[in-house]
Amino acid sequence: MTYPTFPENCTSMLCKHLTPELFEQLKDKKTANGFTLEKAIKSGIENVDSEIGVYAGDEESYEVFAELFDKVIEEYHQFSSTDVHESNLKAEDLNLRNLDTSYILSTRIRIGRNIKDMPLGASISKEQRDEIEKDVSSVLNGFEGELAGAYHPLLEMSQEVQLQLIEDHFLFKDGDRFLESSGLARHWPHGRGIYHNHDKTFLVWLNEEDQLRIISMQQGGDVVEVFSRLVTAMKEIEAKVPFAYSERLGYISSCPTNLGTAMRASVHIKLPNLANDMEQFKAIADKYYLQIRGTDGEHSQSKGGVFDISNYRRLGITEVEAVQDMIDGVIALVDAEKSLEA
Ligand code: ADP
Ligand code: DAR
Repeated sequence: MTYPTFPENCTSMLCKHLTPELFEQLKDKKTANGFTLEKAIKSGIENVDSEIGVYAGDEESYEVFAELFDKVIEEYHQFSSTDVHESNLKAEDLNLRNLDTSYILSTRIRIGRNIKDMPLGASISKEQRDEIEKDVSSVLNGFEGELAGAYHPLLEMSQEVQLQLIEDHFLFKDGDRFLESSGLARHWPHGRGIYHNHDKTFLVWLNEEDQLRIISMQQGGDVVEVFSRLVTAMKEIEAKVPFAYSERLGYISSCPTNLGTAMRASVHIKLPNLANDMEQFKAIADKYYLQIRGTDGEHSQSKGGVFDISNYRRLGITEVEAVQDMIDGVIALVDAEKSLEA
């Protein structure tokens, strides 16, 4: 492989940090699973509009290609190579302050998880992925009480049901070009599916970007209830399914943006006045480490002044701090919206 030619307007962290010198240093390295630099950066080369541009193929990728991944991790999470990741799952430590939930349409908190001692999605075999689907769905189908529900493989799902679940914000989309370039969508839709309880307030995606995405969500702004349900589910699953975890990087994920807590706490919030003042909107988002997404999630546009607002950082902060980032940021956004209303 020769050094990739990045377009002049490339703004991804890959373009920024993969210098010709670093490329020469890493290009012939590979992990025990055979994952190479070429595979790690393929998505960022094929999608020049990538924000990040690199994916790991296994936990070892973060060590073998540390000189590249650590630069991305430090810039994205403001997390240095000497920092240590810590966890806090105590809902009572959340401070709602004067959060006005009247602007919040719905609340969703998700975590990513991958199976210990298994390759990540970009380099896993079909057999291994099918084994994960079989084993994890069997654990989930045994849940009782509020978490009780059923697993639905994509292979057995009608197009109509699949599209409705996507439209209702419960299921991941098909055909994500970043996942396709990275190898994360190989053998699609085999091994992929969604578990959800009867009320669709607890859901688990299997084998999309990460091997599990564990989700708690509901209408309205009861952040504490959503967080508490997620923590209960996380502990019940982890009691039966071992997750990939490292002292330095926390929970291991395919994309370096999802390391650590791998938690994205989001609200769908209607801010029609701020929508017309994106400069102020983005200034507040930057100040409170917020990520602004559209109404249909990543790479989508806002519709009707409804935005998906979430914490940006996921590593080097605890789960409580990730949710607190979102709460504090939403309070600031609502204050600004009220000022513009006046
Ligand atoms: P992630 O990768 O964190 O799962 P995405 O941006 O891919 O998130 O969004 C996945 C789905 O979840 C999308 O349909 C999105 O609209 C939906 N979603 C995200 N946050 C919320 C929320 N607070 N309320 C309702 N739906 C949400
Ligand atoms: N689309 C890839 C990943 C960015 C972070 N989002 C994830 N992991 N879903 C990019 O480099 O833009």
